[in-house]
Amino acid sequence: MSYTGFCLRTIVVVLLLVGGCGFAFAGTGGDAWLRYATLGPEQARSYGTLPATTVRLATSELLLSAQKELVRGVRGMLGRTLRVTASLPDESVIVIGTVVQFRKVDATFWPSRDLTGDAYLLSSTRLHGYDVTLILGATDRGVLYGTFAFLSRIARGESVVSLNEFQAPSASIRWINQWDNLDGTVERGYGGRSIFFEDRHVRSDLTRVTEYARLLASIGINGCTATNVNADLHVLDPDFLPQLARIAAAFRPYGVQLGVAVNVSMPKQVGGLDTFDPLDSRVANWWQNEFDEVYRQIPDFGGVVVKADSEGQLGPSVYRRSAADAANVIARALKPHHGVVFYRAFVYNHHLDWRDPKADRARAAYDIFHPLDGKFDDNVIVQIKYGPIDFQVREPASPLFGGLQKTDQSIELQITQEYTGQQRHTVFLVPMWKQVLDFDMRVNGGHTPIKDIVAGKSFHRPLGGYVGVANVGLDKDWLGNHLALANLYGFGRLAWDPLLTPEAIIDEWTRLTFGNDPGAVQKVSRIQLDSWPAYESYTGVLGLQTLTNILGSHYGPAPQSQERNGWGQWIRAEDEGLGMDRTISTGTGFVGQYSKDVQKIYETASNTPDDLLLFFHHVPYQYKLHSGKSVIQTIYDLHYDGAARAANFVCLWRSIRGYVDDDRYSEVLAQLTYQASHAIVWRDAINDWFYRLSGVPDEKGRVGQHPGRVEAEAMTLTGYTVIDVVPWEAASGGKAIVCAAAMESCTAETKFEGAAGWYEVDSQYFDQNNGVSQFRLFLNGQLVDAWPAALSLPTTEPNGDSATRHRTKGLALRPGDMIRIEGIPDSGERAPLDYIEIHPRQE
Ligand code: GCW
Repeated sequence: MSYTGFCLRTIVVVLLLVGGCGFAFAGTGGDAWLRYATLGPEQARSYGTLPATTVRLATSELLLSAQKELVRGVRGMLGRTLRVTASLPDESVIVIGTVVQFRKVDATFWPSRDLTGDAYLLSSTRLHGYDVTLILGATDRGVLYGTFAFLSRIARGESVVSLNEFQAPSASIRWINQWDNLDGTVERGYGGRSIFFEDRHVRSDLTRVTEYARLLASIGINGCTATNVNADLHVLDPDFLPQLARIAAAFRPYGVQLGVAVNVSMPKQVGGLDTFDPLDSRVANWWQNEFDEVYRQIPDFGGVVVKADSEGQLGPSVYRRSAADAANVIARALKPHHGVVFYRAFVYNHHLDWRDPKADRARAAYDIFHPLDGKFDDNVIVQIKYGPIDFQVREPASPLFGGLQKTDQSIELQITQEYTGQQRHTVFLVPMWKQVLDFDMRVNGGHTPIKDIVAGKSFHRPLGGYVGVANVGLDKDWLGNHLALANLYGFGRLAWDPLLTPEAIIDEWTRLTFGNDPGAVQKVSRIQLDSWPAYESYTGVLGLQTLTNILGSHYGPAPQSQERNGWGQWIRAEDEGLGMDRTISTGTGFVGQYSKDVQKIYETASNTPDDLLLFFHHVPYQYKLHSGKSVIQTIYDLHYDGAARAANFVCLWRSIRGYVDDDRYSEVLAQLTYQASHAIVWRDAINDWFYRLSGVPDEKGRVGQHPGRVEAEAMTLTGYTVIDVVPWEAASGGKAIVCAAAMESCTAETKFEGAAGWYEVDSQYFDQNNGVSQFRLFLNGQLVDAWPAALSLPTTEPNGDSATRHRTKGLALRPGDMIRIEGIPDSGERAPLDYIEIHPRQE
């Protein structure tokens, strides 16, 4: 039996060994997908005819970057150093330059297709009797993109002879938003501190910023806002602009334009005016002066992103002005300099009345922005989150995409996994994004998929495209998890070409990141492609969004936090049924914001796809899905299925040992192992919660039944006291034990009553971030295992964020054996323990 086969048969009980590993992984991930790892001799031989020389047709910062990259890549992968020449030599050569420049060398050359914007061409041809490889762009930036594409082919083992590849991006806007604060923190960032800022200054060493720009350029990203959309009022201060100019200079060699976030109240709050009314001419002048100065210092400044009237950010509503008024006053100041405004449609009231059955946060963006269609200036891009709520694990596409036909639009996707496991869980989001981009809004009965709308094709708009919230940080691997980099890569690739499949994207990324071994590529791809369905299955099924703690960390399970507050992420889970009625006929009317054809899908429960049913409809627990199964049984089954899939990721990863360097192998193993443990926490919390609410037992007898589980509160305790965990579903039986304040060490003991044999013991505990407790496991007084609670998880409490487990393998147990756990607390973390589970040994 293969290892994987074994794993698949035992996934339900495959558990965990996570002692002592945090998530600030060191290791070898810094180059991400630009590793240029040495190819094996056989593969390298197939590039034997590659020219030995490269010529650059002009001198510019971007062309220099392109040539430097080419030399670096070829040297890394093939061990050959290309000769760099200034003019065409009498030999075979790789030519780097624009089409216009090359036509000066060869006037007979015409590209087979017109190149404009950031497009490029890779072509094999003959010149002066020699074979030449052309890397040509319409612009210098296109040449750089072409160079990265050429190197990517070699890294993935693809041929570079007889080239005839033409590539043009789907949309002109391909931007990243970073939510970095000037103090060096990153809002919803899980990859360490800011690469840009520290202590309210731009860092003196911007090496990581240049490296970031290089990564972004390699996937076709052409702009990046560096500051949080919850904007700092001082970002345009006179003493700060020269510092921003240093970031722009670090971006420039890679063709990435700098932008920042601004707050519409700046003219009043820091600008010395007594108003920020967008229709006041003093306000207009203020913005004009500010941006004139910005462009004096940063001539290629890209533009700004604006969050207003949202989550406490002031906005035009203060003066009863519209979002268009606010966007336009800034846009007009940018216009002479060719800058753009990204105005976010993430505008909603977070003090909604949850008792009002007609209230619906999902309606907000369309209700506010649809009436403004046509009122925005032509350098304003309305930036729309993909769904109507907020980056949930599944949402329908925002109806606003179809609701703006005379306005430039960009789709906002979240690369940082705020609601999808915060990079402690591997969740490859490209399949989700792809579904949204492919979704046909059927505006006016036509074919208007979102990828065409944002590209400006559907409504003939000049500007538009993609914005990804990345939030990379100083961690070596940028995002805190090697596998999460596939999301950054995939975002860029989709923005360039939304016709690419998730399978093709992950195949590229895996080859570039881990090499070309077919077995390893296949297994890593399987983990990635199955990771969104797995995560959805244990965190937010049937359109319930993500049942996380929306009032705090947005991380672990806390389904009740959705309800009875003003945030409007309600799921309306009652004892008789669940789901939000958003229909036109009986609900909030949200469905009416879609085109007539799309309304037909969502207005009735029977037409709505199962995976969005509860987003649109309130149904009884016994409602039968298209699958024929009841809603409640589906909830139970999917949670078991999701946790089992997560366990299988560990098995798949183990099976590629030896194909990945040891550092990355063990770091990813620790991450996936933790994920599998937290998937069990999610599974039990959500299933227990719905079981208590619905009263409907699991047909398969699993929910609430845990063979081998011994609750900590039922053990013989010394020094430990029993507490109620909040929320109750985060702990088995709603209770845990914590070591009393005065105690230096506490114990919990139980007698083993099973048959003699080999066993493994899972200890379920809480790993808070306000201490590093130690646990020790004794069998009849013999110390058999010890581990620290040293993960970095986002809470100081025992709850769904901190719940995790540790496996002790290979214990020979006999009836009457005494199993004792000793907990040694550390400051605020009182060695909290939930239960132990004793299973017959699996291996
Ligand atoms: O989802 C919410 C996040 C906030 C974020 C906001 C937004 C920057 O929890 O942290 O603020 O979205 O997108 O503006």
